[in-house]
Amino acid sequence: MKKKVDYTLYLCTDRSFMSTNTIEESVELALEGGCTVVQLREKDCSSKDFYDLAIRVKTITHRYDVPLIINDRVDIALAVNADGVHVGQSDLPASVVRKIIGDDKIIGVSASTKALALQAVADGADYLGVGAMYSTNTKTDAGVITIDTVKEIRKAVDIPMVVIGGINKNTVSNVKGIGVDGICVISAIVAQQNITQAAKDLKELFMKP
Ligand code: TZP
Ligand code: MG
Repeated sequence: MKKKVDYTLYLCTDRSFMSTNTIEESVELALEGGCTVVQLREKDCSSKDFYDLAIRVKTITHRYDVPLIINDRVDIALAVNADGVHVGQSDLPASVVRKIIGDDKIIGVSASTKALALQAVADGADYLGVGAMYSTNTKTDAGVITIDTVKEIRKAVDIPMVVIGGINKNTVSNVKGIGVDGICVISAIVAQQNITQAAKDLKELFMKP
């Protein structure tokens, strides 16, 4: 059975932007600040290193009872018994991922249009990552979408959705009140000197009425 997930503050890792020496440290500090989901996102990592890291990170997320999602790599997710997988539009289709990982795991899909969002739902996605909301140094090739597109997607689908891309203390207020379930953040958490405080502040800013 899939547990209900709290998507409020969804942390994505990126080793090239973090202020700590290790991803484990970043993740633990962010969890201490109230992150509710962790996605391990490794772009240049051997399978062995990704696997070993995922095992170590899972022991941390498990302690906080927070789901661990693996970016792209269905094999790694299965190997470490992670809670789910996040796929983009150039990765395996969610329908295929579902066949591989079964019904009990979470599948997240990146969707930047209503059509892609509807396709993701049809393919069995559990949640959507919608963006990029703002241009960001973390992913320079990410196309920026508008708040109206987010609202359009919100109207079209009823699965949880998080917004991603350039979400920080200054932009978070723009994505409130538009029906999104949470914010997905990399640099405004992991690149900060005080990761725990950054996570706390963002969560509070997103949640306060
Ligand atoms: N997908 C769209 S934008 C982005 C990803 C992975 C990067 C988000 O990083 P940041 O630092 O929170 O802007
Ligand atoms: Mg991907």
